[in-house]
Amino acid sequence: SAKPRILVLYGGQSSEHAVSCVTAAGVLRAIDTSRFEVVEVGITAAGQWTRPVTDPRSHSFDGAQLPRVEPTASSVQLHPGAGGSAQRSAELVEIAPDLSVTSLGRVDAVLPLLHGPFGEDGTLQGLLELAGVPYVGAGVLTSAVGMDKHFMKLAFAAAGLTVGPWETITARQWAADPEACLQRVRQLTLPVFVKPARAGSSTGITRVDDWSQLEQALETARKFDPKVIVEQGIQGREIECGVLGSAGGAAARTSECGEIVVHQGAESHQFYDFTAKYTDDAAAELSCPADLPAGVSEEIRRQAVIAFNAIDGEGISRVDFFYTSEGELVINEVNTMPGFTPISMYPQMWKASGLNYTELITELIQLALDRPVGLR
Ligand code: G1L
Repeated sequence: SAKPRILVLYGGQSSEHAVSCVTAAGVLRAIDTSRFEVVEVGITAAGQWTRPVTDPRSHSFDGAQLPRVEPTASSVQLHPGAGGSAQRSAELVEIAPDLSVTSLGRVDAVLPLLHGPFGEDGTLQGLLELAGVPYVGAGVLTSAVGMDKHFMKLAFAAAGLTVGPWETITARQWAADPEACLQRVRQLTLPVFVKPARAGSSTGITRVDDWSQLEQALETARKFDPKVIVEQGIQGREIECGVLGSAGGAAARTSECGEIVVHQGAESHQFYDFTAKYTDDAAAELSCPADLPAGVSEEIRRQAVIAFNAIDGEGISRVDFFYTSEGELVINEVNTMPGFTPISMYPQMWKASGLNYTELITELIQLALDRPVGLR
């Protein structure tokens, strides 16, 4: 029978457009073409869906020449198939400048390699639900909660996990009484980390070591999101665990735990930032399996599944913890769209657990193909 046609969507309107293109390059090189037929669509920085002009496989990430998707005269759209959302596939069409329409054929599942607003915040997932096509990864609610650090913490706490002390400042609270907001935040213990509540990357984050820096830090975060969270710094090792959803109600699977080891002399990176994540002079590296006392990895893997279920996870999540010197586990966050180049943490943790990059991509697509569209 015909191979499932998989739409790989990348680029997008986020500040991590270039990261998405590099990720697409890795995925397109590794995807098993004996099982799947691949259709590529790039989204420009302005939001236009296009057929690729350049081959993303030739993209590199060397700062000087950031890969991006070029605007084109014709646009691409995804339409519900003739059967509407009752049908498990959508129709990809190309719209020419004179508005004539050409079919680019059916799509059986979408692999959305997109970050941030209009990518992993649930909006794209909503579009795909309406189009009636299965997609890899988290659904609408999970994507939205996974993007919102405030609601994510509420969900974890409600599931009985330990979250660190934090305060949220909404736009409304700040407008009504800024002094009360500052008072609330000053109850925390320094250092604190001031973050946009819903930015999918490290942008807009400031470490505050002295309360005199607080207002400037809040202003910086608010440039990216009117809602800001302030987290008390947690002293501890950074341990992560990969979760891979299972079909048919079976329990989600977990990878070996990985640890982010920050090199000595890496003071220039205040925390594991964008540069450290995506460039070769990385100040941090992954150690997997992490060297942990007896029973601790098992406990982390157990809690990772609780966290995944707490936000109704589907398909994929990377769950990040702090492991304190007192032996306590504090959940930091769940990333429903973790870094996904061949050298990123999530694929590396699965590789160390016996699932290589190509096999991981196959598993994720298969989970999407086996999954119902609509309520599940
Ligand atoms: F589709 C998956 F598998 F759910 C998926 C989608 C997106 C996994 C990982 C990602 N990650 C990214 O797209 C990115 C954070 C690298 C893009 Cl900027």
